[in-house]
Amino acid sequence: MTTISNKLILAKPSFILFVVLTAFLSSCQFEEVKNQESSTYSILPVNKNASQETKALYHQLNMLSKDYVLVGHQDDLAYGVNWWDEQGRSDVKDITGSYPAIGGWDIGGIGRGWPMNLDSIPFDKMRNYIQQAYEHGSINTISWHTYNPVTDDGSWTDKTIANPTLSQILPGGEFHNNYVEMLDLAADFIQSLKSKDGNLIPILFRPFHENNGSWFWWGEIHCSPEQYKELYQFTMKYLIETRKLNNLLFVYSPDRAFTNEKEYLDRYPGDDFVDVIGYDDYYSFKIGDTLGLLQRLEVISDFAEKRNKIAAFTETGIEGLKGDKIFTEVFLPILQHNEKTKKMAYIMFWRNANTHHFYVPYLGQEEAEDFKAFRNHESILFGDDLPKMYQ
Ligand code: BMA
Repeated sequence: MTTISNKLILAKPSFILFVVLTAFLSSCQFEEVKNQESSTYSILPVNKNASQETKALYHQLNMLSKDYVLVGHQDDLAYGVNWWDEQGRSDVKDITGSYPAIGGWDIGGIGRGWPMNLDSIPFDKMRNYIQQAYEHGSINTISWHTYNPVTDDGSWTDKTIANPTLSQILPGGEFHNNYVEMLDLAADFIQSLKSKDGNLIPILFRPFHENNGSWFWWGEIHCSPEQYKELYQFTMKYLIETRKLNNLLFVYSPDRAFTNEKEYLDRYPGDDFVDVIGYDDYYSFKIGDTLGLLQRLEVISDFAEKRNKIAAFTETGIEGLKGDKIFTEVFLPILQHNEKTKKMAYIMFWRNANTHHFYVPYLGQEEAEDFKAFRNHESILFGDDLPKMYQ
């Protein structure tokens, strides 16, 4: 960690101590990492062949998660409310002066060979945005609203009728090759995400999310836990072993249908397949279930700690920001609630599509001042606040 932003130094004198201690502790503290690299990294990805930059990113996220929460925003550089594809623009930057720490992207549609994703972002542009985010020191995460490899429909399905897709696309299934073809197209895109010096850009990859609801074809009533796990495991192994993609960290992110660790683990692919212990939740805000939400953050925080992984609030937000001081009086108190909820490595807000469907303020929107105050909190990190994440 060679460069540390002013915000880190000013906001948190303890951070300086933390940096000094990191160097000291690196030789003695991390015996749990049974690897020669324990002198460099506090934590290692499941892919033993992960690139140096990917390992560094995972380590940095782990170290920062002890005191800070990184803030992410979906499709941030691509568009915002009332604008589309303006070079360098971002609603988050318009308001706070900084890009978010994490840019979220979705490759839904890639498997159909489309030139653009399901929300009309051309993949060529998405590649540029990902490169831009990387070059200015931020992090990228990719989710995949996977089209149905059997029917060509979208990810969404009737949540009351069991959809047989998953059983048909697993190895041995009649349509397995359809899925592999789609996965190859996803892999081709990931393989094209290179920095100026030609290295693959590290990506937090979050496939088959919200699997404990039934709105997606990989959801709860559409497959058994074993089938879901097999799909996730197959996907992960294919990307690493067959496609040799060593720039991925794997994120698991069910929705809110769990209250304890046992339930969280129902469809968990396993410690050898997951780097980030995530969770998506919008609905708890709609129904005011703050206690349940806190409990779930505690569950993932505890579990991540036990397994020496990181936890993250992988997708959330309040659509249309209906309310007052939503960032400092709703999100911040949740993240700051206790030592467990404080351990979230990051929080990802969803996309700013239009004046109804948006999750962070845009120029002129009434929550703008509150979002600035949120950014200025000592525990919150945006892009400009990050140390070097890939070293
Ligand atoms: C949903 C909505 C949709 C969008 C989809 C994938 O939450 O934002 O409009 O198509 O995510 O990004």
